[in-house]
Amino acid sequence: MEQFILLNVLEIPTDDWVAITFFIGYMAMFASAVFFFVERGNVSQKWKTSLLVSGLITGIAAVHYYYMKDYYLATGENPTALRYIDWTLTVPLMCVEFYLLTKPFGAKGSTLFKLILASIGMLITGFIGETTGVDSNIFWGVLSTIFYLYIVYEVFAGDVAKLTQNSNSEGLKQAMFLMKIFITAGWAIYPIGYMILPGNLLSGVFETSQIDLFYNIADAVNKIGFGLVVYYVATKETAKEKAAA
Ligand SMILES: *C/C=C(C)/C=C/C=C(C)/C=C/C1=C(C)CCCC1(C)C
Repeated sequence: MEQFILLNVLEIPTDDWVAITFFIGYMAMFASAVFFFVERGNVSQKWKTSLLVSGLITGIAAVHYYYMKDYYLATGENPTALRYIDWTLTVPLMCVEFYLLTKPFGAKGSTLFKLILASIGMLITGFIGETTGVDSNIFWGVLSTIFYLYIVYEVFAGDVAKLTQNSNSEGLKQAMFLMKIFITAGWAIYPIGYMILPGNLLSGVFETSQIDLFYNIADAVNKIGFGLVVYYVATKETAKEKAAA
């Protein structure tokens, strides 16, 4: 009698960019997490937590991508819940990165608290918009965007910006310049993906499943990019400390 072993192999169609980017996203997040964890050993003491957080952000994303890829391949549907669980963990951690970068220059816990609160508000309203349907997703999308704009404000003109201006660290100034680009250009990819939802501004322009193409590209750019900016400042400042010692 023949024996069958049920292998859980889900093939990736070569013409399905949502599936392909789920897979590439998974590998890229995984590799980045390894990189940040290992490089943590090469920076000075005060930068180790920052690199740890970069490794956690990409590591948490890698695990979610593993599951989202399978979910999408098995059902052909957007893994909305998994996506928002991922973001609920990783976006507040990105706020922690901002805090850690500016902490040596006097950042207060209350700034971190405000950023985390705004990011949670942005994600809860976004999730409600993605799951409650055609009639209300524009309304929830607008609410979510208000929270997003508040984060942009904090980084460009609020506490984070003031601390950066008042610091005399060239490294921090460069990092914040790059972070601003990520927050405006990189994070703006998400609301564009959201607008593909049925009933929203771009529905019909793209297929609904392509929301995840936008989210996958944005995640890779932002999570890995943020981490690399932190890595860049950390190695630069470490070299400076070594030269001064
Ligand atoms: C690693 C994950 C990141 C950086 C996720 C960021 C997500 C956003 C900036 C999402 C923003 C949204 C809006 C501004 C309006 C529409 C709903 C969202 C949640 C897609």
